[in-house]
Amino acid sequence: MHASAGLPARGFAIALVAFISVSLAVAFEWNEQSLGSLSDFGWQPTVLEPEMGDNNIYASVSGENELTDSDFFTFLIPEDWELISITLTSFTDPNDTTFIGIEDTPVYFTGQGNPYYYGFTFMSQALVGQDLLPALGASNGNFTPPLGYGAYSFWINESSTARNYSLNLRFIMVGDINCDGVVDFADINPFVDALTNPDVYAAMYPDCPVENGDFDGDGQIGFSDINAFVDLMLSIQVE
Ligand SMILES: [Ca+2]
Ligand SMILES: [Ca+2]
Ligand SMILES: [Ca+2]
Ligand SMILES: [Ca+2]
Repeated sequence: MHASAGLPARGFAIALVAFISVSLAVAFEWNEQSLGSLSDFGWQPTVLEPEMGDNNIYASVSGENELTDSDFFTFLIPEDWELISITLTSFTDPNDTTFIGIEDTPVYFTGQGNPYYYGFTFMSQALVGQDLLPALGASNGNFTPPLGYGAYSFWINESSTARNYSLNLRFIMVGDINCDGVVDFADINPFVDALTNPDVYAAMYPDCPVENGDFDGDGQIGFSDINAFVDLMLSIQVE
């Protein structure tokens, strides 16, 4: 069974999940080597489309004259989704840091005096493997993670030599156990599967983030998550 170009991707994905139990979520994987450098312009950032779970950027920046390259990108966090982490997964310069800024607008206005200066921090080798989101939020006291619904833009800026960096952005939707983008009664059976047949659940929804059903934050969907899940199901308005 193969996807045909004419089918709406979303509907096709849902159909496939139903029939062959495979999650087709395609996260953004922006690799500059194949897709080109992220935009150099804050007023026209590269638009990324988050998918549930892990999304990745593999990129480089430089402040060297003829190689000047800064990176602007933006994305919309859909309603009821959360961005729970921005992990620096690699950074090649052992001796220097690189600026990363965030604004809560779809375009990025550079300059510290503007009212949209939402947060910033600096990437370094010492921070590889760490989540940058808490520092981005704490810098100007504007937020504590996770980030919720809305448009956000980012600026990676370097005034010195070229370096590579990569980021992992993890998006979740609490209660969406089958990762179809909706929290409803269709999530009950997958939740029961996750409890009683975790291998089956993992095979059915390999890209569905555990945080969607891990209400107590112990790293797995378990019996200690039942009460919170039931409360969530009971809160759903039946039309
Ligand atoms: Ca770049
Ligand atoms: Ca660029
Ligand atoms: Ca769901
Ligand atoms: Ca749990």
